[in-house]
Amino acid sequence: MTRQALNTGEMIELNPDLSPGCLLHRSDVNDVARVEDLTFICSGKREDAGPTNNWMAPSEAYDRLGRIFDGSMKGRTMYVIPYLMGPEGSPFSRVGVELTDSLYVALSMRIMTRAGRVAMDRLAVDGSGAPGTAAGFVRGLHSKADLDPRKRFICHFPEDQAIWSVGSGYGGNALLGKKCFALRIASHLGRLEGWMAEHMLLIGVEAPDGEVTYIAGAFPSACGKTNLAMLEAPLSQRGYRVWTLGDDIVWMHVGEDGRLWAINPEAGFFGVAPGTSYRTNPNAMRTVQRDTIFTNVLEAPNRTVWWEGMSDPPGHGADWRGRPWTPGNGDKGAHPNSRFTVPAANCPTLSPHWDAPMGVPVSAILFGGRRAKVAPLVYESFDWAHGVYVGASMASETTAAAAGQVGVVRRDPMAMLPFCGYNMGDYFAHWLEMGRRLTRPPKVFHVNWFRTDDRGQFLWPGFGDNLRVLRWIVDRCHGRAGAVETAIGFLPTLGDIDLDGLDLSEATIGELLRIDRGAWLEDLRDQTAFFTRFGERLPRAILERLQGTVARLSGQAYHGPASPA
Ligand code: OXD
Ligand code: MN
Repeated sequence: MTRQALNTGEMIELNPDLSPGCLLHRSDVNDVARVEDLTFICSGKREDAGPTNNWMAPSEAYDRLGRIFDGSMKGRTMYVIPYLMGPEGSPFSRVGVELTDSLYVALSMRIMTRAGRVAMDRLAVDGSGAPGTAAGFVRGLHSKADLDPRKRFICHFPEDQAIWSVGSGYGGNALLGKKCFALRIASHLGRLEGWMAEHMLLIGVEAPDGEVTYIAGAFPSACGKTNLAMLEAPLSQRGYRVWTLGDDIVWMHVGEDGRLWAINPEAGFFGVAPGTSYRTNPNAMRTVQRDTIFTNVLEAPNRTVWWEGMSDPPGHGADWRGRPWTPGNGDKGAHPNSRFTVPAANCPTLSPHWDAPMGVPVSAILFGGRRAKVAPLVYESFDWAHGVYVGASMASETTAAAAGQVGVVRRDPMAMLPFCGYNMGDYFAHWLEMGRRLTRPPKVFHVNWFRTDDRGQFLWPGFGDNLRVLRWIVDRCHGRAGAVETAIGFLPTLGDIDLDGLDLSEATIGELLRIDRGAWLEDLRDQTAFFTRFGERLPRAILERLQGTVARLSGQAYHGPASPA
């Protein structure tokens, strides 16, 4: 298949000595990101898709897309890809089958999922494989068709366990195991069956004495999940290390011990290339040295790849569109949403438990986004229900991972706004319900690495130094670290986080941990407007937690649900 892709020009072989097994793919210039405007949840009832999803009636979607699919693969090879999401032998893993006319998709699915025999064997064991049963499989139909953005649709039929995607070859639109199945369809299944599919990274933080604490973290697209998932401890944090289990999606179940257990359903990483370097993410750089498909990056003269932020630029090259490029010619060498697709097995920090059938027990859940202002570096929620409110009220500045304006703040609950396959009001209720079933729920935190000063400079060094914040989080989980109670949650005080050796003034640290009352109250008004959209479907607990925050911040007594220390 690789040879065929090279013959057709769909892939370019990179230097076999410098980048063994690596390929370069250039997409159509109109097909470089997820298209949220063209993504639909096709549930029988519009209310079940909710106010944050585009909805199309199933009959209309099958009809409209059917007409585009009709004849669209003529003269092309159709690939049939059975694949397993989740570890082999795991009771939580699920099978999908994708039909596609894209060789790029077929080669990428081989990396991102456990494709082939393991999935067939699983279907044989599970029985009929009829859709709608736990033993069924998710049916995915994909065609590039003619890549015409006017005939591009990504449609999900949660009640049929089916996905139809047409007119795009971009990963998030076309690798149907990822966003379409593992998040949109799986979130719907999780609600029905009592588990969770989340847009989260998964790591284990190892302390010098060998104790490993597992943390799952939800951050919107292109907000540093891959960097955090592969974090390398700086010299100042000797003895600590971060184990990688996943960088984008987790499926979580309530264990017999009352804890939340997580698996990574994927088998590879589909990471954003620009900004990735030996300084920001050395483990990602080590991971992509071989067997990697690069999409829309710059081709450097010796048939290696380069992107903005990797290193000093080469003297010249071919840009992501294949046009001659020199540094400073005014164009980006790599597209801002250019990507690497690489097997998880390449990652030097991959946890020995990353494919454990039952997964790992999660002690902490992080929520975070890009917030230049408002959110402090870190805070902890009062309890699970308050944590659900913290996740539901998340917001972040938009990035290049989806088509549309970059840098505008939008509310993005649990980083699931584009990925929740049903009404988000019901989704919040499901989170609350999961908490009732967990006797030992994870603690919930909010982090923000992206706070800036008045000149727009980041206040926190980020990257490896984020481990300092993770250590406070781990210590909170084990009841070892201090905090102060504030109106929004528990914050560390100056002495609670190890800041040794960091070149940060006291003023900067103060700013990082400051709650800007005015800005926060303004954000609460925006939250209120957002939550109002869910009407009756919004759980009362969310509203009560919001009102509690308003009352505490405005210094009024609030006699709502307890928020114990
Ligand atoms: C991704 C995304 O590709 O979130 O992971 O867009
Ligand atoms: Mn993602």
